[in-house]
Amino acid sequence: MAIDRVELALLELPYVHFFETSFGRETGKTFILVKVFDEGECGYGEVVADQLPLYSYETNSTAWIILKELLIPLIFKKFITSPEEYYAAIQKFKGHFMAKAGLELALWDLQAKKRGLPLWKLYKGTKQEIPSGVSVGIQDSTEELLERILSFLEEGYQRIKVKIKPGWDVDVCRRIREALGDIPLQADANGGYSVADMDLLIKLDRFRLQMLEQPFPAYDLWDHHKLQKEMRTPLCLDESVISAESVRQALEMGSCRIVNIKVGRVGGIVEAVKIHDYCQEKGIPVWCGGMLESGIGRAHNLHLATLPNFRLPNDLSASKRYYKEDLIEPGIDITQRGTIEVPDLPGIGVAVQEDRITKATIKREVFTP
Ligand code: OSB
Ligand code: MG
Repeated sequence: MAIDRVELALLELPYVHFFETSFGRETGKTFILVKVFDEGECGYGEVVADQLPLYSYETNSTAWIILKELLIPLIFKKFITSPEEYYAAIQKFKGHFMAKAGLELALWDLQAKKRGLPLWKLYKGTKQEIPSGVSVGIQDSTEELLERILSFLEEGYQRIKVKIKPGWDVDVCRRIREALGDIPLQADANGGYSVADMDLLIKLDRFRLQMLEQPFPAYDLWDHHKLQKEMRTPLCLDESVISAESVRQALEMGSCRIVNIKVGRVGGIVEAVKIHDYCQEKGIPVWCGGMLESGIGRAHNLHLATLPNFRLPNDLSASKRYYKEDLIEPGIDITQRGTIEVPDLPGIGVAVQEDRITKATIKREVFTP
């Protein structure tokens, strides 16, 4: 067996509601879908980069070039079919984790489909359903935020994550606690603060947050260490975690007590599992982050989140929370228990709607050996 065709498509999908973080407001997602083919079987992967380098330095344009000029030619040249071989072959290339992960995910889906197994079995997952949390962006007013949180709680989400930024932080958390009491709450700063804001961040301790995610920039493990020493609230790293090595350093330094795993940010499933295993060994809980993926990327995340050390509610929400029309049908739903059931069909195990992909595609390229 060998990969006989790879397709890249750039898709545009509008959100049901804008999403605002400390780095800006978006009304839709533009992203690359990767398809790998072997004798009629198709594996799907999603690249989680955006149009602009705001979350990280990668963009759809940089990912497209890395895939087109480097990664796709490499799998043809070396007749690579398995994700593990692919992982080994690309280790020498620095960075570009989201581009690397998109293709690796497609190879995982293909391999699982060829073996007739759901991905979670390949990953040796242990859960049939995973706890679902929801990430709520910055709104135009605190009233609107409270309203949105309330409706998500009514839908059954197991915890609420709010985005914070300078000027939308301590007072917002106070209002939430006053209005909604002791709900499971955490906050995510997406690196929007600096060490000059230490005193302000320490004030968040009084709101009993389950964690504070990434207050400082990605490179800044040292200031996270300084803040964690002064805070009771556990810090969780997102942007800083790019490899198992970076996690070891963060834990040795005491820069966090919880780790967010995003398969795109760390360059694929192989690296994500290494991080998972390392954290498990060290007694550090992990949870699965999200990048507002389509149903394809989210299905991939669901399978990863079945591993046993994913011990906290994940940023994995229902399709209708993100998109008017997701790329899969039926969409992902949450149960009355506030969980998502893990698909048990081969591969990602969801029904991809090719007509919707075609409708959303703004650019497409096909590659053959
Ligand atoms: O920091 O977790 C983040 C979305 C885009 C970029 C960064 C982040 C997020 C989210 C959304 O919080 C999580 C989701 O996909 O539900
Ligand atoms: Mg985050």
